[in-house]
Amino acid sequence: MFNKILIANRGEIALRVLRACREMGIASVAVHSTADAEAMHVRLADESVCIGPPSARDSYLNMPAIISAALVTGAEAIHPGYGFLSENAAFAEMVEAHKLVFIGPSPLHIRMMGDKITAKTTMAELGVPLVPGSPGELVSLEDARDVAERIKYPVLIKAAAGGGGRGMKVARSREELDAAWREARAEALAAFGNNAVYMEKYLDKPRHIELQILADNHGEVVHIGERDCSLQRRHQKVLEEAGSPAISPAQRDALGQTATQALKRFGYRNAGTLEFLYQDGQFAFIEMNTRLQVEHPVSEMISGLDLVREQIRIAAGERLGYGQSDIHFSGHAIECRINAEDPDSFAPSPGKVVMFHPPGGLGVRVDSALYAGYSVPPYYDSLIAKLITHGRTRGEAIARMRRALTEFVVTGIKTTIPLHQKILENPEFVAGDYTIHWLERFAGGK
Ligand code: MV4
Repeated sequence: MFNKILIANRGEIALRVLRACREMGIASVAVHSTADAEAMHVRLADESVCIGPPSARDSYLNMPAIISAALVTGAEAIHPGYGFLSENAAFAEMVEAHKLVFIGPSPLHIRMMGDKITAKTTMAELGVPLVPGSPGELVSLEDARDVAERIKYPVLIKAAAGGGGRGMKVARSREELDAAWREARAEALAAFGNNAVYMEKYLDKPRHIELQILADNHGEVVHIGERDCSLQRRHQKVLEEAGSPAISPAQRDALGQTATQALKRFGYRNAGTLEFLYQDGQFAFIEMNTRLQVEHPVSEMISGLDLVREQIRIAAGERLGYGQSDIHFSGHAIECRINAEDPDSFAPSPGKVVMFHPPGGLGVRVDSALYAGYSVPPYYDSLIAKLITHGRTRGEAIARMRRALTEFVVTGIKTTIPLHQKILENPEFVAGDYTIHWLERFAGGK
């Protein structure tokens, strides 16, 4: 096992990794920008290194500075958290080139899944169901027309380098295809420096359901159940739950078996998530995330597993030591992402936190790096806390979430707590009756 790990991140996820390290008897090194000198992850780490000015490009994305920090402190491994360098294959390669361990999958697997076309063709070969679409890249407008005639309108053109919805255009008819093709390619080029696009049948009312995977270096692959992440606004997740209110244990088992077999043959290691759209009783793979995700706590709550601890053990070469039949799901978990934002306009609301009183009690978990007197800097993501509740049933998890949201006090900045209170009172949400479009209508998309 490692003696010391560098955490290449900030905020609540840096604390999350730090906590796993401390429980495992592993020393931690925090890195921080000059804007984060007073941040909680710096205070709680065993050591810290300042890696640059506030701008993420010059600090949390500064690969040489982070590698140097690991080398000078004698860290043996680097945990990237989520965002920043977590899905950067070149960074994972650089880490390995310096005889350090990247706590995540191999650079090859990161690179392959980063290209959405390669991800889809790979998963299709491994027997994972896809949305009907082009077999690979669309090579011309004529090619796009042919595929669209075959799979029928409406269709969606997506960027190969995409994700997060950028460079994505719907065409509802042949007349709309020309514009969709040109706009998708232009947007993809501007956003990613790569104009490769592909086509899928447009699903009009899907749910976004993703499956959590763990894989060790010895061929064991297990799934930790699904998360329903359909409640998003502008491609930002707002509330997630495990399991999905829409699928049965038998569907979970079947999807899990397909996915774990595929990743075993792929030779994948560490944590990963397969993203699916679910509509009319069918799952269709769209993308894979090769990192630990923001919403991993809901999977932890229903499985009892510490996913960060498992990531570290896997990276150190240990065996999982259990199989699928040893994983048991219990109850239901919900996560509310609380952002420093105006709950109506969603405008960022950085600034000084005056009061901070997180809720507690049975079945309540708060992952946050906030404290009273802390100033939320304007340079980074607006996530300030994840409030997670667990109950024996979904109803119990909802009741605890409502109660916990009422207790939660954050003053000095605006937060999205009132938005979550509104969602938790809505009869359609309570019935589990929602798709990826539900929140845009509920909270306003623009
Ligand atoms: C889709 C889709 C409908 N049909 N693909 C948006 C981001 C990207 N990761 C996948 N996205 C979508 N792909 C087909 N074939 C609708 C979306 C989509 C979406 C997906 C998940 C969660 C929220 C969403 C909001 C709008 C569109």
